[in-house]
Amino acid sequence: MKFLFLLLSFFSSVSVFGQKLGVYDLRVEHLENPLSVDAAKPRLGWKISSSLKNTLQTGYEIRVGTDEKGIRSGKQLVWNASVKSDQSVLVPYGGAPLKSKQRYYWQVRVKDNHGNTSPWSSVQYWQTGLQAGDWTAKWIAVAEKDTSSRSPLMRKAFDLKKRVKSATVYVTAKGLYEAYINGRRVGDSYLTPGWTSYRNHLQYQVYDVTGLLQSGANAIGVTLGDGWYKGRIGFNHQRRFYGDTRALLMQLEVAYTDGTKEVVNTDESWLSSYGPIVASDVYDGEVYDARQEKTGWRTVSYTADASWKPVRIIEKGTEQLVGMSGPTVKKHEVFKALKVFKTPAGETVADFGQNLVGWVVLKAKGPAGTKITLSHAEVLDKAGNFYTTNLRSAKAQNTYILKGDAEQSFEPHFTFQGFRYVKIEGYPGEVSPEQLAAVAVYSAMETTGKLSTSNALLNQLQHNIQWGQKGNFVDVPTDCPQRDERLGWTGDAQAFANTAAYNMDVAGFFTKWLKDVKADQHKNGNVPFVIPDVLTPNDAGAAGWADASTIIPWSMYQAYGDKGILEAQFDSMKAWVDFMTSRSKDNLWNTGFHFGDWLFYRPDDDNDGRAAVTDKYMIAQCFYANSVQILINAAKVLGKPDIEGKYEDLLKNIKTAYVQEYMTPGGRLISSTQTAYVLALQFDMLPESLRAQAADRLVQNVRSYGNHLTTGFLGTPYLCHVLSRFGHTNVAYDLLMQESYPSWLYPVKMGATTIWERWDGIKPDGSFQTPNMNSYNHYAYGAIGDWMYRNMAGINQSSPGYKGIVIQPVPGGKLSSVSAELSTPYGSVASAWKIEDGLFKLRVQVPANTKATVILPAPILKSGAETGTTTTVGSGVYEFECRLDK
Ligand code: RAM
Repeated sequence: MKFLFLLLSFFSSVSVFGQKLGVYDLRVEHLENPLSVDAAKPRLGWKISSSLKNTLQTGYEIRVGTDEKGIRSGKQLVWNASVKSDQSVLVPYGGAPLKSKQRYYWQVRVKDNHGNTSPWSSVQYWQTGLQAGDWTAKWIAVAEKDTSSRSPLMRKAFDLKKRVKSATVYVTAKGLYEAYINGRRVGDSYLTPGWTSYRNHLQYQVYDVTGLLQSGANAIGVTLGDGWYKGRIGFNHQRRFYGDTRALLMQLEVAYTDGTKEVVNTDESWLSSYGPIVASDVYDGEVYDARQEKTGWRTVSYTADASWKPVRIIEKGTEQLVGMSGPTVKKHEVFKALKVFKTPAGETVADFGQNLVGWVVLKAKGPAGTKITLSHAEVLDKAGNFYTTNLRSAKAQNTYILKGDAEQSFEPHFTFQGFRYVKIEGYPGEVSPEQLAAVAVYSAMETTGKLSTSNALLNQLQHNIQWGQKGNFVDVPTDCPQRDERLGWTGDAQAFANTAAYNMDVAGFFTKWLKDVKADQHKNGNVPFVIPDVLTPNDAGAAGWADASTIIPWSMYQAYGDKGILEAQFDSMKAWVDFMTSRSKDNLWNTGFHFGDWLFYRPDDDNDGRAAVTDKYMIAQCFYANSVQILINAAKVLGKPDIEGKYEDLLKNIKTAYVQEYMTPGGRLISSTQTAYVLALQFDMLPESLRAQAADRLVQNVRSYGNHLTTGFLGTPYLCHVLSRFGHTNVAYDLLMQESYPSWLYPVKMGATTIWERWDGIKPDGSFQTPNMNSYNHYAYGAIGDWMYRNMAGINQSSPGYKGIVIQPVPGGKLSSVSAELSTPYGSVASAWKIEDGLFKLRVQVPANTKATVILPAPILKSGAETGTTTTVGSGVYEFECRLDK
């Protein structure tokens, strides 16, 4: 069935284009029609469709201009290029210098190796952002000292005298903002302006608001919230970390049809008041008193009453305003309540069937003053009661006070919760499931990966990995989304980055976050535990955490072929490596605090030492080597031969020091854990002659635990990769298919719908791990997803960004079929296999402008005869067979 579907979907995509050669999915800086491009030479990309096999691009033509209609006739072109090249991804703009605040339209057509020329693509665009000098708006805040927990409202009424041709608004806030023009919401992004290292970067968003404005009277209304800027952040009850004054900066630029312009700015003419949001906080939730609503305040018909006050102008801070370079946070899936029920404790609880991040939309009607409280939980306890102790001090509660009119629909504005269950208190009468809906809210990243198998538990694991990603990719990659933490933990992010790039397009998301890794890096090169950094200066420099600064740029380069990420991060990568060197003696990095192999296997009753403790400095030495290796790799890509040579020597010394300090002459490691062997092998720490033997020790270790893993955050991502690399994919499968604790499938068997922080978040007897640290939505252990795509489905790249592809599925684990698809920068790569009558049947899809090496587990059968196991193909759909018993 799946094969048929794949085939059909391929041919239907061809027939949609209805021609031999076509261009589609145009991108600028990884994004579709972005509105705030700051790059001087934005990079353009496109995908190619072809009804012929083996299609390669031989050249492209690009037209860029400021006039949408004129572009086809070559009017007002700023770039008109015709280039012989196979490059179709991240092609740098090469025309006249770009102006700020300008929309550029563009289209492309390509030539291929079969002699075809595609039609011109549809016209797409990008818009340049504001340069520092272009900001004429002023920062505004409430007149008095901003001490109220209530959300300020900011309002401006204005006239537009002529007919509006187009209008763009540039908005940001200290805190969070929600903007309306003439009663209609500006854009569909939430939790804006997003979270960055505010002292270094503050993002602004750009919206095309042409459709919201009218000739004559208009009104803007904006509400502000505390958000990460002023609200609670970090686990130490810290508030006002970035500042104590919430403020708004907004610049509305209107172009009239007669060619003249008008600008409406935040300035002294705005008025402010307070509205129904009585309190809002990321961790604690929101209190909304509908009785305090100011009906119509965001429309022209409202006349501000005497309680509205003038605003105060505040000086710009040290922040640097930057256009949004990644995706914004948006609403996605909506879940109905599966049921509303009474728990044994008598509480009214709704179950949405999925642990998700976002909020509940509640419909309610009742007497004025009725107070309804929604509390959120990820799990029910053993007795079936609502359980929130693992949220620690986060209240995660939304309260609505009714005004007594008709039914009203409520949802929070400046908070989000991680939950599957909601407890409803104070609802007037019986609450039915129809009154509730849970909306998933996360960064708007395109889904790029699909993977399914013949095993239902594995499919649920893949689902859980994807939901762990959704819930923790809310503008910043966070460890967890529910308790009083939700921080950009670097270790978690590096562990999961590869998997993340299979599941979704995270190029823009990580590009944005990496800028803050660099910005928050200490002057001496040390990298904080969390980014944006909201902890203390001492909270930095842990092995496997700080290495996010090298690992993630490299992993993004691999996934998207974007050298720009390496260029932008290179100094930061080098500074981190140099920091480790500065703390090392005789090439051994054995100082400072480290988390080690966080949350490794530790039985409660550990009489004979089954706990898998790995020496922390031994781990540090491995990550040190890995970061140096990545720096060398990056230097090669960027053409920096001096760096390459110098660090090659350093790397040799680091490995020699490792062998002397942590390995016996016979090749045994001083910690005999899975993680010790995994890291030593993954990062090539051991002399070649001793590697196979070390891999055998790893296998023995896995067997000695009855085919269970014992790894924590640092060992887990590489465990199965190392086993596969040394020819033990069968052992990797044994671990993956393991259903009892500790394993990936154990939480699945326990009903998990996301990845847990701990292997035993819920113990076999139904009791919970310590509430101090027990998140049920933590993506780190979901890092196995990378292995599943690369080995089970066999989708790999042989050159960055999948210009070169390797498809090498390895069957195992009693699976009878696996099917996966990955949308790469060149188009869709698919690999689907099934085992039938002893035959392994593989169908692959290779996108245009790439080549793939296909490697089967046994010699390929062609017309009944056996050939080699390996073949190279160009674009197209192909089928292969081999006999497995060989
Ligand atoms: C906890 C979380 C997080 C981890 C740190 C070290 O806060 O488990 O995921 O990275 O500790």
